[in-house]
Amino acid sequence: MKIAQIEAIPFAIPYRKPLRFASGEISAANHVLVRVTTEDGIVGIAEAPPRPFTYGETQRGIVAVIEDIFAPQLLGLSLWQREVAAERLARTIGNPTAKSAIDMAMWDAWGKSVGATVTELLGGYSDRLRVSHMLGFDQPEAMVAEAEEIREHYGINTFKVKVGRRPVQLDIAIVCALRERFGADIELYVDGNRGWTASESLAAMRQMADLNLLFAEELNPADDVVGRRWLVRHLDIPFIADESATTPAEVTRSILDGAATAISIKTARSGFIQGRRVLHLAEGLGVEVVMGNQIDGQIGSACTVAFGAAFAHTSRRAAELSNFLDMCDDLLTEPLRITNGELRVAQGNGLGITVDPEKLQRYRLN
Ligand code: MUC
Ligand code: MG
Repeated sequence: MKIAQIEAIPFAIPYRKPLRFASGEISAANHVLVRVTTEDGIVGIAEAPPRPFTYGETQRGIVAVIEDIFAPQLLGLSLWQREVAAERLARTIGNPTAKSAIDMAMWDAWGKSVGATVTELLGGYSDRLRVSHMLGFDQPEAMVAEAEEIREHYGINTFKVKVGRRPVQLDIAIVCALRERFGADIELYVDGNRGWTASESLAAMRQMADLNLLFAEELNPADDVVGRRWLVRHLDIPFIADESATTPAEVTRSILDGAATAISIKTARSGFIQGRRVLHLAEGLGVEVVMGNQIDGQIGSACTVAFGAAFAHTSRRAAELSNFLDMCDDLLTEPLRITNGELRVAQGNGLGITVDPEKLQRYRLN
C-alpha cells in the first residue's frame, strides 16, 4: 500500500459551448489527470481543474508543483497515512486543486486496495445525489431554452443561474423568465461570482423577492467586509460563500462574521480530507451546504458525487454535477449518466471509474 509514483498528466478537451460567468469563461477543459500508483500496482486517479481567474492555479503550475514539490514528499507513505500526506501538503500555502487531486487519488487507490467504494469509506449514506444544472451567461431566450432541454433530457429540476452582469436588469429578467416559464416545477438560485457591489446585489435581490429563490451565492466580494455583512443581514434566504470560504478557517470566519449563512463544498479544491473538515464544521455551525462544481470533468464529478452521497448533510440539496455535459468528450471508459435528475455513485471499488487509455492518448498534452 506504499505510494511508488505520483503522475500529473495535462490534458485538453474542448467544450461544445463556452461557459461564461462574472469571473471568467471556460471553452476547454485544460485539466490535469493525477495518478497515484502503489508498490503493488494499484492505481488511484483524480483530476485537477485549474481556475486561474479564481485561485491562481494554472495547468502548467499544477504539473510543476506536483512533480517538483508534492510528489517527492509523499513517495513511500502508505495509503493508510492520508493525514500525514495532508499535513505535508499543507506546509505549502495555496495550490488547493493540486493538493486535492492527490488526496482524492489516494482515496481511490485505498478503496481499490481494501475493496470498498470511497462513498462507503467516507460515510456510506446514499448511492446518489439530485443534480442541479448551472446556466451560464447568455440572452434570456437561450437560457430558458437550455433549461427546457436539460429538464427534458436529464430530468433536472434545479438550476443555478449565473448573475453579476451590468446592467443588473438583464440577469433579473432571466431569472424572472425562468420562473415564469416553469412556475413551481423548478428550484432556482443565483450565483454572482463577485460581480456586483453590495448595494447592486441587494437591489437585485429585492426585485427578485417574489421568485422563491433557494439561495444567493457570492454576489459581491467578501473583501467588501462591511458591505457583505450588510447585504447578508438584509436577505431572507441563505447566502452561500463559495470561492471566498474554501478552508475550515475561512468558513469559520465567514459564518461568525456574518459574511455568509451557507457553504459550497467543492471536492476539486478541498479533496475529501479537507472537504470532510469543512462539512463537519458547517454542520457544527448549523449552516446548510451545497455540493458545488469547479467546472469539473467526469472524473471530478465522480469525486463530487462519491463525497456528497456519503453524508446526510451533503445529500439534502441538489448538487452541481452537470458541467461535464458541456464537454465534447471525456476520459472515462464508462461515461457518467444523469437520469431522472440524479447522478449515481459509480459502481466499483474506490471511485468506481476507469480512464480509457485511447482517450488519454488522444487528449494528453505531454
Ligand atoms: C461557481 O459556482 O462559481 C465558476 C468557476 C469556478 O471555479 O466555479 C464556478 C462555478
Ligand atoms: Mg459559485
